[in-house]
Amino acid sequence: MSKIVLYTAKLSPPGRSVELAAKALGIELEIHPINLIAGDHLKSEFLKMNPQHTIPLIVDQDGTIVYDSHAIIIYLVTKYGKNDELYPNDVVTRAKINAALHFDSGVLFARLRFYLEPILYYGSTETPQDRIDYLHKAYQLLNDTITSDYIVGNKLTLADLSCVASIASIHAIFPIDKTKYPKLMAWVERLSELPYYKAINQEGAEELAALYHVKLQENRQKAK
Ligand SMILES: N[C@@H](CCC(=O)N[C@@H](CS)C(=O)NCC(=O)O)C(=O)O
Repeated sequence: MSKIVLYTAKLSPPGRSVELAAKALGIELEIHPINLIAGDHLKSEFLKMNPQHTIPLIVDQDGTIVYDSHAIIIYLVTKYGKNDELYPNDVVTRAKINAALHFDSGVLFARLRFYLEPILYYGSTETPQDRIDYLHKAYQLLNDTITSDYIVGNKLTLADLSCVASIASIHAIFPIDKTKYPKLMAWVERLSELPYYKAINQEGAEELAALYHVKLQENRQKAK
């Protein structure tokens, strides 16, 4: 049987969250790498699949296309999960997980993107302090949300696999201060123990941070 195809980039936090969820579910994906810097996502073949030109995007075996990491990971659990552990089928738990997925989308990833994109794509030479402050405020919000081992209760769920992709990327650029955000740091360390974490999430987050530093230097050189 053909595999589900995932259009993604190792650098992409939402792309990594889909890979983390697929691993947790035991689903093998066929990875189709997209180079955002080269503009692969703006080519007509990709735009036909996703007019919003974002990765990650999956093409399922029957041709179904799903984009947005949060929609994709729910789709994968619902359609292919051997059980519902990552997204338990009870309304209260799902509401809490959904809240965390929206928090990732609307706060964590949104703030990271707002900070990074001008540097990665538009030649910015600045790292505006208010955008850095908003990233630290996001650390605080998640730190205060974590009251047990995982974001929702004491079990790993999609909430963790989504948020940790963004958090690890922010952490690779602005290391989490353990004394200010102890619960957040303990949660990151707990997730780092997943056997597939390093290869999928940590390396990608570090590569993103390295690219950020290179681009910032390049932009500053060009502006001189
Ligand atoms: N909410 C979306 C965000 C996806 C997103 O913005 N991905 C970035 C890469 S990390 C992207 O594709 N950027 C290219 C663009 O927006 O044109 C998700 O969770 O999948």
